[in-house]
Amino acid sequence: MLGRFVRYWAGYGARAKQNDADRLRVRKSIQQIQKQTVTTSLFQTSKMVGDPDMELCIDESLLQGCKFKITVEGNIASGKTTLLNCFKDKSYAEVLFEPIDKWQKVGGDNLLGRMYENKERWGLTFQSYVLLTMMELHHKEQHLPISVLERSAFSGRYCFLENLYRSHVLDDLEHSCYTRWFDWLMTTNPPQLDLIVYLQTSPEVCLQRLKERQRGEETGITLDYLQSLHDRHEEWLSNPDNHGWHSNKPVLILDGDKDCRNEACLFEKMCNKIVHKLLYPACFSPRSCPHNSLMNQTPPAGSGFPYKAKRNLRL
Ligand code: TTP
Repeated sequence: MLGRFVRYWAGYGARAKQNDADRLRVRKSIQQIQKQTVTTSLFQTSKMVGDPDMELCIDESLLQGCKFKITVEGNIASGKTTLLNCFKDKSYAEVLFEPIDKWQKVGGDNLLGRMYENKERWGLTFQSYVLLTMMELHHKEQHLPISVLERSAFSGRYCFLENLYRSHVLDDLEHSCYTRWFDWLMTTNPPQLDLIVYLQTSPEVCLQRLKERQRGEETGITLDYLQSLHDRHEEWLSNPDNHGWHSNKPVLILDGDKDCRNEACLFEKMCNKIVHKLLYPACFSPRSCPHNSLMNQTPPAGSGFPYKAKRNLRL
């Protein structure tokens, strides 16, 4: 009995050490699992952890139940289609490309081609038809959390129509007829938008890309024409005083001069930035996000979603 007692106390120190080591090991593995879970959730859409642009910590679950509409604007050949193609791979986004094929086939004729051949004759007809097809897209039923539209009725009006008018291709009468149509549509059937993304690309870069893609109708486009369209985009989107033209919806300006051949995941990063910009400010607007009330409350102690995403805002 005494022997057992002595042996027990003799082994006590060693057992205590062993228990401490076990506890430490268990605690470490719990911490490891917690760290992995948090990292996976925070970087769900940003696969390249370590790259500052990718570490925008978008939590896709925040998009559940949301209905956001965005448009991508920018000069001819600024890179809009490439950006939209990037969204095409996302499970949360649906993409509406500009219906150029419709403009190239109207009752068996190529209206886009005619417009470039003779802007004075076909300019107004073309812009009216663009307005119709864009309004159709604006009011298409949305099924996924984010709908990405290439251009909008606004760029037809404030960039292309305005450019034709200021370069005296269209006269006052034609301008008035179009704007009456436009204003009436914007009052009776306004597009619902949550964000305008402006791909800001210099006219020189656009001309280079335009030459590379060789779209038949566009062979006569000059640097001057691209410069004047660029000026119209700048006047509208780079000047907050003119954001009333599109009911002051937020504008995100992205650098379209960057070349995806020189920068890995360029468009993936742009997508992340867009979703981020969309999610956070828009979460405070009453219209489109069911998490509004949550985001405005004081987070309960120890809570994660959706506050954790808010903490990691880096834009
Ligand atoms: P964009 O709408 O600029 O499309 P894109 O294919 O050039 O875009 P990106 O390369 O950035 O993907 O122009 C398509 C053609 O239609 C172009 O020749 C300009 C013309 N156009 C007008 O003339 N008036 C308009 O209102 C619009 C929307 C386009």
